Amino acid sequence: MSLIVHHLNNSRSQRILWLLEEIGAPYEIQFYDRDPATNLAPPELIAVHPLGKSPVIEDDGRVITESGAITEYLCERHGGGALVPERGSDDHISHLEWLHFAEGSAMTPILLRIYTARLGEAAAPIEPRISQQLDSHFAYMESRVGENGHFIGDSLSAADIMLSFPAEIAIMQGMAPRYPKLAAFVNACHVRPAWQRAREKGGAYYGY
Ligand SMILES: N[C@@H](CCC(=O)N[C@@H](CS)C(=O)NCC(=O)O)C(=O)O
Repeated sequence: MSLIVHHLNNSRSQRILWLLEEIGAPYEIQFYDRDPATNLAPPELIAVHPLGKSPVIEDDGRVITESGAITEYLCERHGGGALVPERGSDDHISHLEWLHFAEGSAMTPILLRIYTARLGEAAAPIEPRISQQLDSHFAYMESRVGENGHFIGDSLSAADIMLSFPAEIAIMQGMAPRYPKLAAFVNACHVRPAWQRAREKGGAYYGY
């Protein structure tokens, strides 16, 4: 099999497994476990790519990193037109925006919160700004979940899959009461048979 996903437990690469299950592309998984003390990826992943982060895929020997790039690549090369609005349409532009919002915008305040939480009181001067940014990003997402529970159009898109990760973090941080549409979005992702197959194959994924 030529398509390999280098998969770290409890990580963003779970959504790449989900994407592959949705488009029905055959793949194999190479598993990596986080260090129990540091929570970092093991050094074996650095042998695959210098950043040592997951997801990384290999397709016919070509190594590809970055969830957004991997998602676009897989949809184009293996998706047969599924999960992406028609190129040239307004929805396609929205799709690009949301697909890249997930890593390019939403993850910034999330990661700042995770890292500064380790600083205790020393983080107090920047905490209000981080909270404000978390709120504005999650509120923006909440306001754009459509009537059918998707970010673009009436059906699941690759952008929904990308956005599932920051949305899951919002819910894990106890924000479901504040963002009920995001909570419903996450639940709807998790009941999909493809999500469940990916969860089974990928192993532990936070509390989900
Ligand atoms: N923007 C990158 C982020 C990759 C990333 O930070 N992955 C995390 C997993 S969620 C990781 O590998 N962490 C382990 C480490 O940094 O050692 C992407 O979306 O692919």
